[in-house]
Amino acid sequence: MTTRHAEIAGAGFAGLTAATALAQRGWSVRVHEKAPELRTEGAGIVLWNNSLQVLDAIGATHDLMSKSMTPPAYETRMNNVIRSQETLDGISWRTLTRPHLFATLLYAAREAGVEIVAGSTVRSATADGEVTLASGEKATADVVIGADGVGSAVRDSLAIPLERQRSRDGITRFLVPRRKEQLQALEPDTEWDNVIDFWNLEPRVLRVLYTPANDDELYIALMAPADDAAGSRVPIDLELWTSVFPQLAPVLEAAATVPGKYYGYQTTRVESWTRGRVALIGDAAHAMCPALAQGAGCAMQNAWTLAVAADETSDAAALPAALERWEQHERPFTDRCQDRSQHYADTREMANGNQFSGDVVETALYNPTDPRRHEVQ
Ligand code: FAD
Ligand code: 3HM
Repeated sequence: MTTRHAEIAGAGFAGLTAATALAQRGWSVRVHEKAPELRTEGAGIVLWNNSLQVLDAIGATHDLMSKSMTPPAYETRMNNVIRSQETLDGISWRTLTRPHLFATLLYAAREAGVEIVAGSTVRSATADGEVTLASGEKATADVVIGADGVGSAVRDSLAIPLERQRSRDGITRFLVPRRKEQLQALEPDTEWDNVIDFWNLEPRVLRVLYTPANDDELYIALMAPADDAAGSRVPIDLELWTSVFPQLAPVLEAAATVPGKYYGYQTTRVESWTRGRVALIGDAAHAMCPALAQGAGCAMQNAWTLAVAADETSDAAALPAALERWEQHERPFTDRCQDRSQHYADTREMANGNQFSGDVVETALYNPTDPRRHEVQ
C-alpha cells in the first residue's frame, strides 16, 4: 500500500497527538504551526485516565511521569472551611505543567517522524483534502486535520456552523514556585500537596484553584466574574487577592509579578466535526469550560480515536464515511463533558465539594484506547 499522508493545522495538544498516532502507523504527517516558535501558552494542567491512556499508547508515559504528580486529594473549601477532600479512588489523574506536557508530546511526535513546520499558517481546507497555506502553497492529503484551536481557520473556511456560549466567570493562570515551607508556616495543618479549590461566593465571587504540578512548581488559577474589574484585572490586584486569601500570600506575591491573561469561560459547539476528508479535533471542534479539566483530555482522546479510525480504513474512497462514523461513536462523550462543564461554570456548584462522582467522572474514566469500549455491557 502507498504511504498515506495527513496535513494537520496546529501543533497544540490535539494536533501533536493525532500526528504522532498517525506517524506511528506508517503515515507521512506534516503539522503546520502558525506561531514562529513551538511552545504552549498557559500554566498548569490536570489530566485524567482518558488522556493518560492515550499518552501511554503513544509511548509518552515515561516522560510524562518524570515530572508530574497525583496529589493526595482534591480538597474543596468555602470561606476557608473544608467541604470535602476527595481522594478520587479508582480514577487515574496527574497534575503537571503545560510546558512539560508540550515537551513530552513534541518529543513523541519527532521520534515518530512527524514533520513540524513552525511559522506556517493554514488558510483554508476543502472537503476533498486540499489545504492552502498563507504562503500560497497548496497540498493534498488523505486526511486534513483542523487542530487549530478555538478560532479554527480550517473549520471556518469550510463554513461549518457553530454556536458559542459565554459564561459570566473567567480565570487567570500562573506557574509559581511551590513555597511549601512558607505556606506551611502560615497554615501548619493544611496538606499543601492537595489540590485545594478555595471558593468565596459571599460577599464577592473570588476563587483560587491551587494545584501543585511537581515538587518545584505550583499552578494557581484565579477566578472572578468578568464584570468584576479588580478581580479580573491582570497583573492581579495583589491587595485584593491577599485580603481574601491571606494564607496564599507567598504564592500570590509571585503571581503578581507575571503579566497574565484573563480567559472568559466559553463553550463552542459545531454542527459537524467532519467535512469529507477534513476532521476537526480539540478546541476547533469542542472548546469547553475548564470546570472538569477536560478540554485537552477530550482533544487528545479524539485525536487518538480519529487516527485509529483513519488508519483502519484502507480504501481511500471510504475515508469520509469512516470519519463520519468516528464522529458518531465518539462525539456523545465529548458533548456530555461539554454540557457538564458548562453547567458547573453556570451554577458554580463545584463550590459545594464532593463533585467528582457518578456521571460527572464519565470522561475522566473513559479509555479511548480500549477497542471494546463501545460494546454494551
Ligand atoms: P490549542 O491549544 O489552541 O492549539 C492550537 C494550535 O494551533 C496553536 O498552537 C495555534 O497557534 C495553532 N494555530 C491556530 N490557527 C492556526 C492556523 N490557521 N494554522 C496553523 N496553526 C494554527 N484542559 C484539560 O484537559 N485540563 C485542564 O486542566 C485544563 N485547564 C484549563 C484551564 C483554562 C483556564 C482553560 C482556558 C482551558 C483549560 N483546559 C484544560 C483546556 C485546554 O487548554 C484546551 O482544551 C487545549 O489546550 C486545546 O488544545 P488544542 O490543541 O485543541 O488547541
Ligand atoms: C484544572 C482546572 N479545573 C477547573 C478550572 C475552572 O473551573 O476554571 C480550571 C482549571 O485549570
